[in-house]
Amino acid sequence: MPDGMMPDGIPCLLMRGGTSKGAYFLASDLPADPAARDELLLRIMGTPDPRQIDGLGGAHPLTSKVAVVSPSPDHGGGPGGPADVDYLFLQLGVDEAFVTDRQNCGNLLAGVGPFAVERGLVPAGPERTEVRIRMVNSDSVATARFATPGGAVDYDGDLAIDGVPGTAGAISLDFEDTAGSSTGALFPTGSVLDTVEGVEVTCVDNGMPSVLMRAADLGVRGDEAPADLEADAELAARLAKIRAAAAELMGMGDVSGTTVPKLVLLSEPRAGGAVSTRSFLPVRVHTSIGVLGALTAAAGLLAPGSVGHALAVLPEEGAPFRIEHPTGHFDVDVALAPVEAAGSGAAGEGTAAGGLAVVRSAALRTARKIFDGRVFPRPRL
Ligand code: NQM
Repeated sequence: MPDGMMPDGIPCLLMRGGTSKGAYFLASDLPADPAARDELLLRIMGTPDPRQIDGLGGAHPLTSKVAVVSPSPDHGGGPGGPADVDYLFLQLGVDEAFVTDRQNCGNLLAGVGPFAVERGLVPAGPERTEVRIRMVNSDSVATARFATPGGAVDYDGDLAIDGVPGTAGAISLDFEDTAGSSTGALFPTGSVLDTVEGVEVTCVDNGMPSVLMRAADLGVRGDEAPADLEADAELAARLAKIRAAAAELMGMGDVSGTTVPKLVLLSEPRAGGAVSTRSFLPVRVHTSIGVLGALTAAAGLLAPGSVGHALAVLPEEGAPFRIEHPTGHFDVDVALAPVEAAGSGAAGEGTAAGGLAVVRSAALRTARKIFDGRVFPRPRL
C-alpha cells in the first residue's frame, strides 16, 4: 500500500460556513500531534497544488479551510460563562504546503454549532439551540444560535447572505473578547493612525488583525474586481511591503508565510452602505469579506481619526454597519464606547489609543451541511 494511505478513511463533514467552505473534524478523529495532523490535512485537501485536484480543497484560500472541534475542557470560557466546545481553525495553503493556526475564521465558525449538534457534542433544543464556542486560535468565545426544530439542525431558511446563492437558516454569532484577539490591543500600534511606507494606515484588531488604508492612496479606485486587483503586480509588491512594516509596528514580528495581518482597501460606499472594501488574504483578494475581518474593519472605521473615518458614511447609533464588498454587502453590529463607560462588559482588554473599547460585535451568517462521510487522504508524494 502506498505510504500514508488510510484504507478506512477519516470521518469528515464538509460544510459551507458563511461565504467559505471547509472540512470539519472531531479532534479525536485526527492525530493529536499537531505536525502529524497538519501533514495529514495537507493530503486530505490536496495541497500543494493550484487546483487541489487530488483533495477536498477548492483551489482558493476560502475553500482550503479546516475546523477541528472537541468538547471544551471545564476551564474554557469567557466573560459570559463556560464554553461548550473548542474550535480550532486551520488555514491551509493552496499551492504552498502550509497549515497555520495564526488566524481565526468567523465564516467557518458559523458551521461549528451545527457540527457540534450533528456529532452529538451538544444536545439540540426542541426549537433552537445555543452553543458557546471557544475559538482556540484567539482564546475567545462566541455564542451561536440557530434553529433545531424537533431536535435536528434546520439548515433551511430565508436569510440571504451576499456571496452565497439562495437563502438558508440564520445563525447568529455573538462575540466576546474580540478586541486585541491576537495582538493584545484593539489598536495594536497604540495609535488609530500611522504612516507606513508613506501611506496612512489604521492597524486594528477586533478579531482579525488588519491594516486599513484608502484605496486611492494606493492608486486604485477600490471597486475593482478581485481578479483585476490580483493581476496588479505593482500593487501586490507595494502591499507586501506595507504589510511587513505594519506587522512589525503591530508587534506581530515576521509575518512572512502567515496569513495575518489582512489588508483592507477602503473607498466611499457605492450602494448605500458605510464603506466599500477590498480585502487581501493577504495575496488573493476576498470575494466578499471575512466575519472577523468585517467586525475589525467596522471597529477601525468607527474610531475618530482613523484612516477611513472621514470617507465612511457611518450608521446611526444602533443601525447595522453595512460593509460593501465585491459580491454585495455584509451587515455587522459593532459598537465602541469610551473605556470608562464600557466597564466590565467591554469586549476584551482591547482598550484603544483614543480610549475606546469594543462593547458589541455580532453578525448573522448561514451554513449548510454538504457532505458527511469518510475522507481518504492522498498518499504521501
Ligand atoms: O475574518 C478569510 C473567510 C475568512 C476569514 C480570511 C473570516 C473572518 O472569509 O472571520 O471568516 O480572512 O482569510 O472565511
